Amino acid sequence: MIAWHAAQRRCVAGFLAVALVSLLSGVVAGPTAAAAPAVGSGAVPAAIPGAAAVPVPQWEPGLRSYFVLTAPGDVSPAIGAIRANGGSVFAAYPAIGVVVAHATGENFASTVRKAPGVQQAGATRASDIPKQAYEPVVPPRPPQHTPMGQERPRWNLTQIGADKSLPVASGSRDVVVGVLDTGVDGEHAELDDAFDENKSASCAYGSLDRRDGAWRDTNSHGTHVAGTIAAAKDGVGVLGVAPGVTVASVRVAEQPSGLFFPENAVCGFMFAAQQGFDVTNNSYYVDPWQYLCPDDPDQSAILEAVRRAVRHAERNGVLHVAAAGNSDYDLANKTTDSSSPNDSKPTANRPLTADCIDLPTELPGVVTVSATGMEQRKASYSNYGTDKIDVTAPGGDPGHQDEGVLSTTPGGRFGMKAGTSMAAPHVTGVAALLASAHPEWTPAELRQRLYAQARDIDCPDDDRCVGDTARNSFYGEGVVNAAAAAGVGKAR
Ligand SMILES: [Ca+2]
Ligand SMILES: [Ca+2]
Ligand SMILES: [Ca+2]
Repeated sequence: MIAWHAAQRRCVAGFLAVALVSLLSGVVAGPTAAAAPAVGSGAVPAAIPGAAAVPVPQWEPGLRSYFVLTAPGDVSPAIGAIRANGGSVFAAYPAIGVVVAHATGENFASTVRKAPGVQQAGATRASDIPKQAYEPVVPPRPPQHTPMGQERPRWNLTQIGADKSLPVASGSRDVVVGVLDTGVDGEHAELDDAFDENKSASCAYGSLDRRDGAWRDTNSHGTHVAGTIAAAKDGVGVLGVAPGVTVASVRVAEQPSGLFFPENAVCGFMFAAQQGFDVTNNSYYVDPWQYLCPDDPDQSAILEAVRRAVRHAERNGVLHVAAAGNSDYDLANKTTDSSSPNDSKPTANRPLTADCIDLPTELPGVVTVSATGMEQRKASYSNYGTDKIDVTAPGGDPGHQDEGVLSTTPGGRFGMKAGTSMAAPHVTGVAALLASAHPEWTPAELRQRLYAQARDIDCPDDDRCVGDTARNSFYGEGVVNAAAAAGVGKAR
């Protein structure tokens, strides 16, 4: 039985009938589990004079989260300023000069911002830190059902030429794809072989949690994304674009909000760098601001922290692929935003300039993916924009039984979803095929080849589509090409 699943993030909401969301009821961690410093930060607390006297931070009502930025390499000015103003250090990334602080009080950011050696400080959220941040729950293991049904390349795989690549190329287990998302059900029979729990973690609440199962799916979104990348070529169920690669789950969405907060994303990108991932898939935008404007000091600190983490990962060999978003919006001509901040009361008609960007999809080097439907036209919901969209891929049209993207959902199940969330993992899969065939290529080389091999699509009869056949505002360089990535058919 195939059901349309309740969607969030960069799936299209509002058309789906059946929900199979895993509700959390798992194990409660020890109180200090989340207070441990995040990846790359092991030496930080000991390096601070008097650190031994600092008590283990405790959750309290009204606690807020902040980024405090310094020059990369030495975060001690930030840590000193945080503690001098009654805050605690929740995570620290000396390599990029980013510290995550928790504090109460109205004036924390404005005071810390003035401290010597502090470049920027800003609230990462417009809501309090949930108590779960200090007592993180490991999502439960879903009971597993045995996949059934004849496996065949569906329309989405055919559109990218994966019907031609799959018989000859599945990708290499040496290539690791990080799914930064709601978590992944790595025990799903379609994902079991590809999934590497030793490279998986949770970054919920902005702190690295490597406990067994912390990476499990808290929704169904991340498992669906993972299946599009690497569902097994085993004769049953569905097929991924690159079933032979390795998949790791980095859970960036936290509970109970389901949101992908900035400190969670920074943790995820730093983990991707540390673990040596080859590609990350990012089918989300960084909450709570749909677009971040640099003239606001809070949003500016978020912009810079996430920018540094993304760049750090790319410098460590990680290519990032991201969904363009589902608002049928022209990213090259932004006007207003009425959806942010989405963790409290959104501001109506907040004016936007061209400098206000969507994270991570609009950051330099990130492969930005729009969505097509079955007829290979821009899906109704897909964002677009001149010099914003890099490539396109199938995201599906909502509401019609056969026109979504069919993939895995937790517990050995399958479901249809539609959205740029579903388009991005097709691109990630093709990039993973390229990385499998050319392990020496840098992210820039992978991008260049991904774009050169893309199959051009003409603008439809729609004056919002600007550009020519080779590159335009709806499809970027064209639809990604798994056959070319696998060396099948026309070489470019
Ligand atoms: Ca299969
Ligand atoms: Ca881009
Ligand atoms: Ca092109």
